[in-house]
Formats: sequence, structure tokens, C-alpha cells
Amino acid sequence: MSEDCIFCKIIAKEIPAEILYSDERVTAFRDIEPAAPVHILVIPNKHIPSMNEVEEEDEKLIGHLFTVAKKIAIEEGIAERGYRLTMNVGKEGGQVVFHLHLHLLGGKPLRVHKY
Ligand code: DGP
Repeated sequence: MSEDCIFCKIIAKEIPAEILYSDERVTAFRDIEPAAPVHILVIPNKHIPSMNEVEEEDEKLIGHLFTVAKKIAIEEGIAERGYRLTMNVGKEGGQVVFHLHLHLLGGKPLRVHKY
């Protein structure tokens, strides 16, 4: 737990969020500023600031984020239609909250970004 981290506070239930899933390793909740009809964040319970701080010992945890996202996509009814999983890393990657998180986006045709 990091004292000044908003996502750690959501995990600790110190600030409210619409939590859809939680286990001993990850928590998933709806994004407060949805960019699509379905916009869910899947985060590790362990405070890892970004992908840059991921260690080899975290590989299973990172994999778990993806399998939980897949299960939620099925529950939200968007698995067959398709969805997007993205992770922003660092300032130029568009990361604003420095507690690693996977965005699950779907429920409408998503624009294909040309970088
Ligand atoms: P990123 O740019 O990848 O760091 O995305 C951060 C996302 O976190 C952004 O889509 C908005 C969301 N967010 C920020 N603060 C809160 C909050 O307090 N509650 C919830 N549910 N989402 C938040």
C-alpha cells in the first residue's frame, strides 16, 4: 500500500468505486471517466507504479490481470464482439495514475489508432 495512491485507497475501500471483481492478487472496478460503454480497470493489489517497475517475480501477477480482464469481458457481454486491453506506461504513454492498471474497453466499435 502506498499512502498517497488513489488506487491503493480503492483497494483498501477508503474511497468508493464500483468494484466488479477482487481476489487476493487483483481488483477490478469501473473507470470514473469512461471512454467507452464498458471501461474497467484491472489492477494488482500490490502497489507497482508502472510497467517499468515490474520484476520477473511479477510475471504471474501480470498474466492474472489479463485472465481476470477476459472473464470480466465475458460477464459484460463483450467478449464475442471484441474489446481492447491497453496499458499506458509513463507520461508519454499517457499514464496519469501511477499504480499499474490494465484498461478493458468495449461495448462500441473502437477507433483504430494510427501512431
Ligand atoms: P491512465 O491514463 O492509464 O493512468 O488511466 C487512469 C484512469 O483512471 C483514467 O481513465 C481515469 C481513472 N481514474 C482516476 N481516478 C479514479 C478514481 O478515483 N476512481 C476510478 N474509478 N477511476 C479513476
